[in-house]
Amino acid sequence: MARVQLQISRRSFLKTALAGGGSLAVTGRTLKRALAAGLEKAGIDPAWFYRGQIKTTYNYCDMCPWRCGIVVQSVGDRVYKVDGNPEDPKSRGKLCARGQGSVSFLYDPDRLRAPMVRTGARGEGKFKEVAWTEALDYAADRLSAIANQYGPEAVAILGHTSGDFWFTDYFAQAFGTPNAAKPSSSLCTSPREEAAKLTYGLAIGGHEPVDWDNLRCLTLIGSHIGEDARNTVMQDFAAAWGRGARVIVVDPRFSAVAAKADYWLPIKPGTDTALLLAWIYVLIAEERYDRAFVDEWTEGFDRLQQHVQTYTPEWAAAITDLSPDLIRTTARVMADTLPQSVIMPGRHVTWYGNDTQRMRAIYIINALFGAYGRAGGIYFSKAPYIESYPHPPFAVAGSSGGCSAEPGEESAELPLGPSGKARADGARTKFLRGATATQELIEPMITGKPYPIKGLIVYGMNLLNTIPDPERTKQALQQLDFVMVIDVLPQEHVAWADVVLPEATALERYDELWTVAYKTPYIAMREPAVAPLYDTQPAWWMARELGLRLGLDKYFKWETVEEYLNTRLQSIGSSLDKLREQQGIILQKGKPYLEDFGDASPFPTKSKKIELYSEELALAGHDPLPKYEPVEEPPPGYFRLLYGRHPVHTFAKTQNTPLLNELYPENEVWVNEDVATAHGIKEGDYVWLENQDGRSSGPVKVKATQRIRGDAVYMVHGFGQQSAGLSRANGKGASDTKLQSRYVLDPISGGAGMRVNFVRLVKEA
Ligand code: MGD
Ligand code: MGD
Ligand code: SF4
Repeated sequence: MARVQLQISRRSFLKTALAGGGSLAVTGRTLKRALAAGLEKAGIDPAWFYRGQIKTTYNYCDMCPWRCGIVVQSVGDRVYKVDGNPEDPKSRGKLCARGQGSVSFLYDPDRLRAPMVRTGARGEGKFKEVAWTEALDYAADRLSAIANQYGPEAVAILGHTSGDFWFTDYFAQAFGTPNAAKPSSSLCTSPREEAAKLTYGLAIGGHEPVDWDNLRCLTLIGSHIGEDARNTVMQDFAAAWGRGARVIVVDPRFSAVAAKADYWLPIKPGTDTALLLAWIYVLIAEERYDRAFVDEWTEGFDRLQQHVQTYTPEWAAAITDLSPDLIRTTARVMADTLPQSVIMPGRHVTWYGNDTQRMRAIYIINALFGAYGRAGGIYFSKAPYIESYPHPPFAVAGSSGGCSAEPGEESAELPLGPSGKARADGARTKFLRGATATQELIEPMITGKPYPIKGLIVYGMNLLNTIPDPERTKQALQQLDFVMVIDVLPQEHVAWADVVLPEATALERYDELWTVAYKTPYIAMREPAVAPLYDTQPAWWMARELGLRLGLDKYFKWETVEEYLNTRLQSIGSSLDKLREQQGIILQKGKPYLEDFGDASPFPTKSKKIELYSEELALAGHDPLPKYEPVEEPPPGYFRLLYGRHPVHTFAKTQNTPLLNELYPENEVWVNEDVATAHGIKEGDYVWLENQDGRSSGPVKVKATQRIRGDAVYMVHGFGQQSAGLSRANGKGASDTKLQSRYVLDPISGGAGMRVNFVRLVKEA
C-alpha cells in the first residue's frame, strides 16, 4: 500500500509540476524541491514531505456507465490525476481516454454553477440564480401541489449516470411514483435482458459475463469493441486476441474490431436473425453442438431442430447478402472450439423492434455450444452481499432497471403507485416483460392517458439527445406544470427547466456504493477528492433536502451520507475507513461455473433448464422460437441511418469536455465511397442529412469510405447539439437523435428500435 502510494505520489507531483498554470507557484515548487533534496541528503526519505501535500482518494469513474475503479490524486483544492485502481477487477490499473478525461470534465468552465429558477419562456434558457433554500422550497411546493391534485404518480423521474440511484430509485420510491425510468433499459439493454430471462432465467446485468480468460472463439453481432471503448472489454479482447482466439465480426461496417477479425461478415442491416437461424441449422445438421450439455441442460431441442429445417445457408444468403459458404464456414469455426466459443451478448441492442427474438437466437447458439457455466464460455454473475440502508417500506417498489442494474435487481413485477395505478407507459399490458420504457412516459405528458403526468424530474439524463423524436419531447415539456433538471452542464434540455439544480461532479462527492455483479462480485466506493466547485451539491443531499421538505422524513433518517454508507458497510463488517484501507474495493467470492452449484440447477427458469423453446412466449401469443421478420427497406434515394460510439466520447455528455473535444471535435457521416461519388460528394465535403419525415441535421463532414455498405450511412451518436452554453460542442456535427423521428417498439421487452430511420444526403449550399 505504502509503496503504491509513494509511486503515485511522485508521479502526481511531476504531473503537478508539468501542469503549470496550476495553484503551485514555480518559486514555491523550487523551494520544496530544494528542501526535499536537503532531506534526502540527510538520509531522510522525503516521501513523507510530498505525501502531506498529495491526497489519495478512491472513486469509480463516472465518464461512462461501466464505472471502472479509480485512484484520484489531489493537491489542496485541485485534482491533478486520475489513474485506474489496480485493486479494481475492471480497471486493473488502467483507464480509457474518457476516464483520463475526468479531470477535464470537472474543470469544464461551462459547468452549471448555482441553482437557477426560470425567468423566460420554457426553452428560452433565461434564468436567475437563487439560493439553494429558495430553489428547493419552490421545487417542493410544486411537487406537492401536483401530488395533491393528481397523485404522486403524476410526477415522472427520468435519470441516468451513477448518482441516479438517489432520484430514480430512492427518491422516486419514497415519493411514491412508479413512473421512474432509465434510458439504459428501453433504449439500450432491455431486449437482451428479457431474452436472457426468458431463455435461461437470469438477467445479464451490468456486465456481459463472457469468460474471457479461457475464450477461444468470439463472435460479435454488431458490438463494436474499440469504438465501444469499455476499458475492461478492450483489455480482455486484446488479451484473448493476443492468445490467438478466433474472432468473427458481423457488421454492415468495417468497424475497428472487424479490422482485427478472422472473418468479417458485412451483413445487410436488419437481417441478423436470418444469419443466426442459418448458423443454428448448420450446427444441428452437421452435429456440431455439445450433445451432452444440450441433453442435460436444455428444453425443446427437438422443436428447435424441426423449426430450423428450412433455414439453410442458401435461404439466409438471399436475405443477408452474405455467401452461403461464408455462413457455413463461420458456423464451423465457431463450433471448432466449443464450449470455449461465445457469441457476445450485445449491449445496445434496441435496433429494429424485434430485438428480443434476435437475442434469443444468440442465446440459443451459446446453449448449443454448451457455453453456460463452462470455462471459456459464459460464467454466472453473482451480486455481492450487502444490506440496504434500513428504512420503512417504500411507498412504491422499484424496477427502473438499466445498463448498470445488476442481475436480480430488476423485477418483472411492475410497481404500483400508492393509489394503485401501474406505470403510465402501459408496460403491464403492452409488453410481455415490462421493461421500463423511458420514451413511452413522454406520451401521458401530452395526452393525459392512461392518466396525466404533470411534473418531471430529469437527473443526469440528456433528455433531448437520448430519447428519439425530441420534437415530441419538447411538446411534452411545454405542457408540463413543473420541470426540474439536475445536471452538471447546460445541456439542451436545461433550457426547458423551471428549476435547475447544479450537481457536484463524481470527483467532488460521496455517492451510493457501487455493488457489482461479476465473476468476482465486488463493492467499490466513491468519496470526494476535493470540495464541490461553485455553488454545487451532491444528489444525495438534494434528494434528502427535498424529501424532508415533502414530509418524507422517515426515509431520510440518516443525517450525513457517511452515516448512510457506514450503516450499509457495517452489515458486512466493514466501514468507510476500512474500505479506504482496502484501496476502495471489497472483493467477494463468485459462483461462476456449473460445478459451483453442485446438484442444483443454476438456471432459474420454470423447467430449471435453458428454454430453447419458450412456453412463456407461446402462452403470450409470441413466437416460441425465433423467426426472421423482414424490416422496412429504405425508400429510393434514402439510406438506413446507423450509429455507434467513438472511443473518446460518451453518448452526448463529453463533446464539450475540453480535452476530449480536442481529440474529436465533430462527428462525420460515413458514406460508401461509390455512393458518394455517384452523388458528386467527396471526402471532407459537408452535407445535411434529411430523414423520411423531413427532419434535418448538419452540416456534417463526409467520410467517403469502402468500409461501409452502400445501403446505409453511419455516424457517432452525441453530436449536433444545440446549446449556446456548451461553448465547444454547440452546433458541431449532426445528431442521430434528431433524425430519429420514429422508433419501433419490441412487443416483448418494450425496447425502442431506432435503426428504422432513413436519411438522404443534401449538399451544403
Ligand atoms: P448522456 O448524453 O451521457 O446520455 O443516455 P444518457 O445517459 O441520457 O447524458 C448524461 C447526462 O448527465 C448529460 O446531460 C450530462 O451533462 C449529465 N451528467 C453528467 N455527469 C453528471 C453528474 O455527475 N450529475 C448529474 N446530475 N448529471 C450529470 C444514454 C442512453 O442513450 C443509452 S444508455 C443508450 S445505449 C442509448 N444510446 C443512444 C444512441 O446511441 N443513439 C441515440 N440516438 N439515442 C440513444 N439513446 C440512449
Ligand atoms: P451497438 O449499437 O450494438 O453498440 O456499444 P455496442 O453495444 O457495441 O453496435 C454498433 C455497431 O453496430 C456499429 O458498428 C454498427 O455499424 C453496427 N450495426 C448497425 N446496424 C447493424 C445491424 O443491423 N446488424 C449488425 N450486425 N450490426 C449493425 C454500445 C455500448 O457502448 C453501450 S450501450 C454503452 S452504455 C457504452 N457507451 C459508450 C460510449 O458512449 N462511448 C464509448 N466510447 N464507448 C461506450 N461503450 C458502451
Ligand atoms: Fe471510465 Fe473508460 Fe472505464 Fe468508462 S470505460 S468507466 S469512461 S475508464
